[in-house]
Amino acid sequence: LTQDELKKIAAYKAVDFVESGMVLGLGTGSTATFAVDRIGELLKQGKLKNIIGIPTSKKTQQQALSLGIPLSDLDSHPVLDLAIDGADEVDGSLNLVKGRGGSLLREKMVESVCKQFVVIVDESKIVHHLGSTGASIPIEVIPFCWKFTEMRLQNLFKDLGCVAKLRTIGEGQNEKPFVTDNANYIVNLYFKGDIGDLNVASDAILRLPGVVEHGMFLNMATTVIVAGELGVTGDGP
Ligand code: DER
Repeated sequence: LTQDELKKIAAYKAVDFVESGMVLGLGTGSTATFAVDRIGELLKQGKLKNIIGIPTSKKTQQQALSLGIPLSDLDSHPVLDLAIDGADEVDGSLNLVKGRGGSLLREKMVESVCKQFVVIVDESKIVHHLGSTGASIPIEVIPFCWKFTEMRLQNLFKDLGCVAKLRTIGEGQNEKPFVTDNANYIVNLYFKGDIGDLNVASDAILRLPGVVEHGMFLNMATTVIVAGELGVTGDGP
């Protein structure tokens, strides 16, 4: 099975959790895209009714609009029944790294007010400790003096050999900062080893005034559905 096929299997299984009448957080990324497609399909077939979607990015908003999924926002729906979203990393305590697609702020705003948060991943996302693979932990920062914030982030974890680097798009002359849906920048943190206590790291990061939010989703996921060569794991609805 290809990675995309595994993502689709996990996504479709997560949509089994959706019931008519729910207010849903619609995730962002290649795995969540399959789930949003599936919700649109079931609405079209009349198998799901009275769904309201709260998108976690402009990209997902566009996808949902094209599928005819009725949309609203957190101002109108401050509590959601269920969110379905992907993740970049999942540890054994269901802590997540998210945001390598750049949508972590709206994802965390939406997914922090859901009664159920179902995470959908292929098996490549499972890790022992967040950040231990050396892949990025994204941090959303305001553009004002971002280099100052980047340096302070790096200093927070200097004894862990952490490197902080602004996320850019384009090459050479055309290289410029990646800009989020919220007109902010992303600083990526790269760790060499175990971050240690995730809550301590989270608090330290959020105390920096130029930081808006980070991509560690701690103690938020209620269910993780993992699709692997041996099948799909994750408790059903
Ligand atoms: O950027 C994000 O938060 C995405 O949800 C990411 O965590 C997972 O994206 P993927 O499903 O394309 O791997």
